Amino acid sequence: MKKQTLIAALLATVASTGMAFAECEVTLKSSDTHPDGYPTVEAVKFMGDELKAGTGGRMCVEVFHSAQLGEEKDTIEQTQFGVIDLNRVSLGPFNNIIPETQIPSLPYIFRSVEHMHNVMDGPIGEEILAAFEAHDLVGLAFYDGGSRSFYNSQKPIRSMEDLKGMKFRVMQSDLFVDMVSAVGANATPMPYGEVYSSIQTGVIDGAENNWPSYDSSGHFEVAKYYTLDQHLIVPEVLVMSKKTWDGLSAEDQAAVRKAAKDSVPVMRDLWAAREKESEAKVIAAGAEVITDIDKTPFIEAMVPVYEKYVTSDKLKDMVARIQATE
Ligand code: GTR
Repeated sequence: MKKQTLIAALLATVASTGMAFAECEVTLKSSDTHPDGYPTVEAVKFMGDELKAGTGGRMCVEVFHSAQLGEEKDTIEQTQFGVIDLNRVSLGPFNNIIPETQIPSLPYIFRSVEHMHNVMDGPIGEEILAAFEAHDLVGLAFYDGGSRSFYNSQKPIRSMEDLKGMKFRVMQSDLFVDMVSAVGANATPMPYGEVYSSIQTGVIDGAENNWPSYDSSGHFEVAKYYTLDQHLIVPEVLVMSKKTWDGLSAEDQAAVRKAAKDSVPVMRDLWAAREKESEAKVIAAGAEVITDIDKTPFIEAMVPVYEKYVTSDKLKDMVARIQATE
């Protein structure tokens, strides 16, 4: 291709990809650690379409997937500063700054995904979303993150005894460090993007995550033993920078909230389908899944974790209300 033609072709590509957002008065920058096509990424894109429709085309969302804007902990800070407008993250990386987020992040707090939905869709969920405001963020909606279980490169884990002395990566949250210590293993908090190479080089033996992340991160390639102990059903959250939020009219704020809430059922459908796909894919690729595991000792081992983190009357009451929710 001649140089001029090549430049013209490149300009045309830039123009066409930039077009969808160029029409909008406001384009919100949204971050996600997951690759394009992952349920969370697609849900935020859907939220953007809803927002555009709800504001007569004035507001758009551009999703920067695949950690293009950085690892979760850093993108949370940038969202607090208003450099990033929207962020789809796990509740885990908020644990050290927002105590309320620790409660749905407690191991075995939810009896099932349905129980988690019942809690997070109700007043407790609203209280947790409201807790973000004091930290320069606006909580908009909760997304699904399935249940998280341990995987490793060394051996099939069938009991807590097997976990003794092994090294697992956790999200950057003290609560998860204590959760791993409670089952007799060692925790290394580290950003998601460093996990693959850390398992490969033997810095850690494994990590813990849900089916879609185990698949899309490629962790199953380096840690083939996946033990379904399902210690966490931790929801994910879509937050907006308070700086961005404060710059919007009340009408636009309402449109943002509505679009975020409307994306939840879409996300749940995408999630349910992706969990099955990922499970089938990693099993076909040779992952060894251990399902015959007695969770009772795992649940009992978490008592000291609850004692350490559920300290204030407010948090104790929240745990009691979650346990009383059907
Ligand atoms: C995924 C979650 C991400 C991120 C990641 C991790 O399941 O969707 O937001 O928290 O786990 O372990 O860092």
